Amino acid sequence: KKYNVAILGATGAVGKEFLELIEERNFPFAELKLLASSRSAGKKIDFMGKTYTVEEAKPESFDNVQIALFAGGAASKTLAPEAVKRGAVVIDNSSAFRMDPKVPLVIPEVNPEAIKEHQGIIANPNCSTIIMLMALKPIYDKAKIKRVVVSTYQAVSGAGKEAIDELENQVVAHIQRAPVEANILPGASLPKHYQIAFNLLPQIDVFVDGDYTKEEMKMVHETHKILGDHTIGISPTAVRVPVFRSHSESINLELAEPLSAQEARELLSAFPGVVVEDAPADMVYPMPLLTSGKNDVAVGRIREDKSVPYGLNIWVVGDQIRKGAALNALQIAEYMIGHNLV
Ligand code: 11C
Repeated sequence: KKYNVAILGATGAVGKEFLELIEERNFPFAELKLLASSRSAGKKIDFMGKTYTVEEAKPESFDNVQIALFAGGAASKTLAPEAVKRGAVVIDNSSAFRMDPKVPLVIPEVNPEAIKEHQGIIANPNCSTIIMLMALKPIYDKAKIKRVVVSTYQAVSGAGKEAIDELENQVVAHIQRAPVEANILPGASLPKHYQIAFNLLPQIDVFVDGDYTKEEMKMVHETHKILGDHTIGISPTAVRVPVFRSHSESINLELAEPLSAQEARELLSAFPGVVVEDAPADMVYPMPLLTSGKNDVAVGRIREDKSVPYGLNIWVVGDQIRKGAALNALQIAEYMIGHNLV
């Protein structure tokens, strides 16, 4: 069976990744509609031997669509309910519906059972949450997790195409001894901007509760919802780094039960979508240049932390546009197809 598919945000980084993955995974589509804001409408996209014209997304765009893949952005909030009204299932990459109790928040390897409860919209978690939980789930199932201290090293592509251009332009300006301009990061709509080239920015998104950022609090709230466990203490620091693609995370865990580094390696190796790259003697560990364009989340630097009872340190790296966004959403769609849920 084949499905009529619409991609909202088809011209952005996540939209492009949707197209690549649809081809790569042989996703069973019949009709394909590429939708975007009026700014991008009219653009032509060549895909699998056909030229598509990007259409402006409107409520009627979802007539006769069965699967709507939303790349993320402000349009989700108004258009997702319109698509559902017209009979589509929406897999939404924005943060608009993630904490809505009626909306499942899903990583297919972690909590696929939640998909069955959907009422039309299924939310894709934030990229930093997905990459962290791919590594935490097998450890959590075996030894429970009491506390997580996580520091992220997030690539500029997480902040969009303009942020990628900004890093590149700043590097070139630096080499040419020209003035370095900063107009986008830490966030285009923020009152101040700082250089990202040769720098680190300890702010992703706006500050919210208790001087944590919104990105940090997403990691807390989304983890509690996905694991269905609000008792886990989570203390995040999210940092933007001058890397183009793939988010990295240094994660310190306090477990409820003992788990050796070797047991953790075995559990992680057996978990679908995770690869263990951990051979210190050979200098083997995950790095963002190596995971970019790949589907698996890589885990390395697995060490027992003797400073607390049942402590464990891990280093996790994943392509946030693939597993952190487009791939995860497409896997949700594939699960639904496989289980006759669409
Ligand atoms: C970043 N994690 O790297 C963000 C981008 O809630 O889906 C994705 C924001 C989200 O800046």
